[in-house]
Amino acid sequence: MGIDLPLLLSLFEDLVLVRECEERIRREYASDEMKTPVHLGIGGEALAVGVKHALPQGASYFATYRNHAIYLTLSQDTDTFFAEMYGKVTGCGKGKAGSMHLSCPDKGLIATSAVVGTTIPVAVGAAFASRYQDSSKYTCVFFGDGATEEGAFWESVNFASLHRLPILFVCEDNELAIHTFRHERQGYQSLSSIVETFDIPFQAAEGWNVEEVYKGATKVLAEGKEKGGPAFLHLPYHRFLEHVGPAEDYNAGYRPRPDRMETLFDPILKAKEKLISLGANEAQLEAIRNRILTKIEASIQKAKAAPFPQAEELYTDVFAESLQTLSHEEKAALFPMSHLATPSEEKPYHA
Ligand SMILES: Cc1ncc(C[n+]2csc(CCOP(=O)(O)OP(=O)(O)O)c2C)c(N)n1
Ligand SMILES: [Mg+2]
Repeated sequence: MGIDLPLLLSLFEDLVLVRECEERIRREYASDEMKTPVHLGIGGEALAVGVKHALPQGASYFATYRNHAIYLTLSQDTDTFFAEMYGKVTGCGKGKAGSMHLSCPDKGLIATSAVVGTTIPVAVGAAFASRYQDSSKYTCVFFGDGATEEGAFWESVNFASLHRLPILFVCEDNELAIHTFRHERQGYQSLSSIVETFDIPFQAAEGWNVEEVYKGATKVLAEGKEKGGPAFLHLPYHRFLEHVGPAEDYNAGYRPRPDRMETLFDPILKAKEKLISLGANEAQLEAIRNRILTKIEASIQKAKAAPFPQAEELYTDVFAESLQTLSHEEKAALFPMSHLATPSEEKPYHA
């Protein structure tokens, strides 16, 4: 099963969009105007890009704090992306979400979270709703290899398997949970043997090769569909930068810089080589990159000029808003185990 030039060009365009947005964050970050922590996915762009292009239109997505690639691939919206990085009202979370909680429900990205593993059961709930409502809506959830050590992961896989839910589990495997390698964290032999025990089709693909990711996702989706249940995609990749922040960290002492790192693990270089072999030329690829750089520059300028949210908006669009509307007695009934401040003890918030 090959992949043709027009499809690979559109995959390449998304890879470059994600890479250049993150490279721009790296350059801007030192000015300390972006107050949000950033978990950059350089080296892992092909995961979201390849999977998104393989999934049916209209699918719902859930992901982690390392979510820039899926947000940008789905929304194509650099204005709302950079505005959120700068904490501005024009951001996708009105300046209150930050990098770790990007979403664009209208384009399919329902939720992302800083708390490891949390979106997995929520995604399974969305897939259960599809099954329950006889809808054809498909769900996809991205999570790191570290999340597979959590109970929520096992319960989710079990429930999805038992109820034959229409969901694709995608493990973004950089072998690391912050600085700790898999062999120091996991007692089981392999993810594939475990997932297959649940009778879920399993496919691994090289995460640095967008073509392989696309083909792996397409294949395992078809197998899941044939079985009438979930599917699982395992995507190893190399994280080029530190866990959080804009820099490389090969001098930190916990991992060496791989020899020929870019040649082996850079998804953009790989896609470029393949495109040239299919007949694309350098100038054409450079024109794609230049178009994206122009779009990013305009978004950065707009984001910097936009206002911050007002202090009065602190409790709007957040869970705390609904609590605000409750009386003290209603709150106490909701949280019977906690000591809640009485109104006279409550301290007003001053921005
Ligand atoms: C429930 C929970 N436990 C611990 C943390 C602290 N923490 C933040 S990132 C991280 C590592 C997660 O690794 P992985 O799931 O592989 O994702 P990666 O950062 O490699 O993409 C941990 C333990 C957290 N955010 N949430
Ligand atoms: Mg990891």
